[in-house]
Amino acid sequence: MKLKHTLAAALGLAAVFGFAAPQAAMAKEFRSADVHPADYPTVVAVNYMAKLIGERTGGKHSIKVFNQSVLGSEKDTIEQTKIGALDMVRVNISPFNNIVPETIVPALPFVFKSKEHMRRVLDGPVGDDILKSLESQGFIGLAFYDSGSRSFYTTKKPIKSVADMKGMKIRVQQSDMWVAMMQALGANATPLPYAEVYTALKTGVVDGAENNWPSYDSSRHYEVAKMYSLTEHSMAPELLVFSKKVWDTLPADEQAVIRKAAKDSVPHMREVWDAREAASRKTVEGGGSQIISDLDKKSFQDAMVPVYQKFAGDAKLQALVKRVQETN
Ligand code: GTR
Repeated sequence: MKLKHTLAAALGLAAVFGFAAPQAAMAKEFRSADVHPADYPTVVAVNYMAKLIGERTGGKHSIKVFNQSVLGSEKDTIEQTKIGALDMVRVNISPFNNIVPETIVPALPFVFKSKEHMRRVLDGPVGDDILKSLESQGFIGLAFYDSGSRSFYTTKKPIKSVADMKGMKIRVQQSDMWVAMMQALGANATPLPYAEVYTALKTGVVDGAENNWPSYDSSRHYEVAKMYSLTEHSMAPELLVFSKKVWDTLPADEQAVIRKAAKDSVPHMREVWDAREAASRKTVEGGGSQIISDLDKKSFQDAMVPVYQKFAGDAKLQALVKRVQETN
């Protein structure tokens, strides 16, 4: 009782002297991380979000993006965000697969029928539920960004069929589900941080990797792995999360501004993304990459069925997959 009174008195005094909520009054430049360079659509989108936050908080808050993996791999920066050493992070959804099972679903091979289908799923209740599932592990899921379709690229021998993948060493993201995908195709998975892939391709540590057009281009992987096989096996989206630890110190109105700014950055990101996808394809084709488009996609799809059983086999994830498939 006594403590309560003392506290109330202190709060009263604080209100009178205007230091009731020091955190609310503190301007902050939120620190975010990205593995990509400044002109990449994900970085452009978070900078756009920063601009919106600045405008909507009267210049109080903003965001600084530490790009090109300067703060570490996606796995590292996720950990930093969890403990609040970083305020937010933009990563692919795949390095979250081992942390939050629901994030496996949008990374599953061939789970989306098209870019439009993917956007409808992630913009709707399924997307919202996946974002919410992050909270139990210490993350506030703010938004999904596009990441196009991922396809394989190799250094020595082109992939034209599943059989060609036998024994190949393929770099994957740091996710057990991705390791299983390669196993299902007969390849050997080498999980590596993004920043290490160029050297791994160049020195022959791996025979290939897989990614979308803009990453294949901006990472210059196309200079060392010149055969790009259009398998389009996954549309694993990008993810923007905030540290729950930091989030809980922010007043509700500021949380709302951040949430809304993140959502409002999505249409802008998609515009930039669509243009970049086309431009990157041109760049790599101009740079001498050989595009293998004449392949039997269905055989890749069939080979990866066991991955669904192993990684989306429990009732909860099966139901989520079903909701994705039933989204028109
Ligand atoms: C890119 C994605 C990055 C990272 C990278 C990778 O497409 O934007 O966040 O996941 O792929 O393969 O590591």
